[in-house]
Amino acid sequence: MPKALITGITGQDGSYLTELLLSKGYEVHGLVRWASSFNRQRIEHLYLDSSPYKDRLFLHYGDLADTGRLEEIITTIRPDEIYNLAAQSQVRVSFDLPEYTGDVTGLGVARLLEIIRKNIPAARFYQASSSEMFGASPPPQNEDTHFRPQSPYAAAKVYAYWMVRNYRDGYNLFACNGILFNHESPRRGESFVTRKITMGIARILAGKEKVIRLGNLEAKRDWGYAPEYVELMWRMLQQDKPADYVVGTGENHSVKEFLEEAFDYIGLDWKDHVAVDPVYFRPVDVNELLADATQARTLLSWQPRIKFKDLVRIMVDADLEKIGLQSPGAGKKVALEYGFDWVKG
Ligand code: NAP
Ligand code: G4F
Repeated sequence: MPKALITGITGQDGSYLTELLLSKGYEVHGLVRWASSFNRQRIEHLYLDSSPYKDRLFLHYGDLADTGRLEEIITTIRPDEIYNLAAQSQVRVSFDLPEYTGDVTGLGVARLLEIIRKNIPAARFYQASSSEMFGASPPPQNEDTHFRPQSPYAAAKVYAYWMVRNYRDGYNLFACNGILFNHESPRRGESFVTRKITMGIARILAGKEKVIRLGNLEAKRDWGYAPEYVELMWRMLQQDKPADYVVGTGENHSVKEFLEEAFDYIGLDWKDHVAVDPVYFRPVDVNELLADATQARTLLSWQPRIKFKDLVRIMVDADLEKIGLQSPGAGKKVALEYGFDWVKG
């Protein structure tokens, strides 16, 4: 039975990847941060007594800032594959916490690579790199595009990216960078713009809120569906050789277009329900990201199935249902047609 360690298992991607690996027969270990409030909602269904997977899922307290504990966990488990999804992943927050972001999102990767090099050099390593690294480089962006990071978060990810390249070239580790463009889902963190909008819509319809306060509406992102992207993380580690891959849909839209699509879906005009609040502006923002994922398409045989309109509808339906309202249902229908698990989002 292959063994995987997932850092960031409690996050959006960690939860979907855990489901995928358990369904493939892996023993899955997850690094969990200690928190005074419950932070395991996204994976709770997998370890309850009712879960068919509960005997193959193991959680370990740890932190990417704590080298000793990381070493203890890794040398005890000796995983075949390590997926590093943990990060301080909020770009806006990284401007407030530049040092912490550098420590966790950047140096955390150096810690993991050193532990692997010294103890389990045959293990395969996935690093959650980000399209934010391209920053000010004009679109479309692919594996050859220069990095021009526009935030402490992106700078930390660039450092981590190069550490992966270094350990691959210098020590022959099987280490890959998945350069993923924005990917969303009903499990997306509530402070990211897509989820903030779809939850805001649900609250407005439930009469709990009147407006959604947002920042830059002009920025364009290449938004895909997270459950599809975690499959690629796994595929990258199953190749004969390690490499870096850009992953995205090849289609981008502005925040304004996301608002239009989401509010149209429920028959309201977004302009009546959105206020621009400078508090959400960033000192510098990334204007436009658009993936050229030719390499992933050809080498990993991948095509995104869920595109923008369906993604928006899936997220709106899910948030309406979570708040106890009837959803229009078109998004839910698409998700089910493609075999995605609706009940758990
Ligand atoms: P997420 O939902 O924010 O999850 C981040 C995870 O990291 C959470 O499990 C969090 O734990 C954990 N974490 C944070 N600080 C930690 C620390 N010091 N030690 C250990 N764990 C820590 O992020 P995501 O959307 O799933 O993204 C997964 C990874 O892909 C991240 O590295 C992100 O930067 C990267 N990425 C994401 C996207 C995207 O569009 N989603 C695109 C490109 C790259 P808590 O639950 O306790 O907070
Ligand atoms: O949803 P966002 O916060 O995502 P962002 O900054 O693109 O970062 C996400 O994707 C990256 C991949 O490219 C990941 F690496 C990263 O971890 C994270 O998952 O913001 C998207 C856009 C930005 O231009 C932002 O300025 O939406 C704009 N925006 C406008 N109003 C807002 C808001 N973003 C947030 N979070 N909140 C707002 O109120």
